[in-house]
Amino acid sequence: MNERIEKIQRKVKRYLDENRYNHTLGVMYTAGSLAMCHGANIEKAMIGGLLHDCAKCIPGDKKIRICKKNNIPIKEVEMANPGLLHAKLGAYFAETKYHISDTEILDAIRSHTTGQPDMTDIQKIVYIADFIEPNRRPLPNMPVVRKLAFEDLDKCIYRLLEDSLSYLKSRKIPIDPQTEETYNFYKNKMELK
Ligand code: DGI
Ligand code: FE
Ligand code: FE
Repeated sequence: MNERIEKIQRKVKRYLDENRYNHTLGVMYTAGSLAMCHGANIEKAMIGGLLHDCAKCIPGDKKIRICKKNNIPIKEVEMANPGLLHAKLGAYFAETKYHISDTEILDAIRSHTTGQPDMTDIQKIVYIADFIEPNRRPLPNMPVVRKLAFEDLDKCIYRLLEDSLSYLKSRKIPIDPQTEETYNFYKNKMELK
């Protein structure tokens, strides 16, 4: 296997619990497969998948402390739901602890929870792989979403965001404005297609 990936894999394993590590490997291979299918860079997709949740297993108060210490801005919704911070903290760790300098990989990690309007293919692939990897507990519409992932990245993103927003709303979980911005962007894009 690719030596660079193997090295990152050994390191990230130390910071994740067993379930999160299994999920991480699922996302890495799924992202690699999506990159093959859509003609994107396979190594970038795999590294994005491998590191996307590298900051997940840190307690919420510690996430906030690390952000403050390193001048990483915290939004109101993130202060109330520190779990959201694992995406931007993950990008920060990828750069500073795993020596990733590629902006496409860093952006993919940073946007993997909320998405972002007008994403690159690597961002879309990591976002989608996070939801559809084989270990993920079944979501509603999983078979449709998995098929769409290998047919049309934008349609798949739109469908995933629609389902995520209705899930968050039904459970009265505060929505990150960026999740809604992403949804509106892809809704518009679908209507123009
Ligand atoms: O880290 P994972 O569990 O693999 O997946 P993820 O990074 O997509 O995070 C999922 C969690 O993020 C889930 O508990 C729902 C939450 N989430 C996603 N979008 C939003 C959100 N939480 C809030 N408060 N607002 C959002 O817009
Ligand atoms: Fe995540
Ligand atoms: Fe994840």
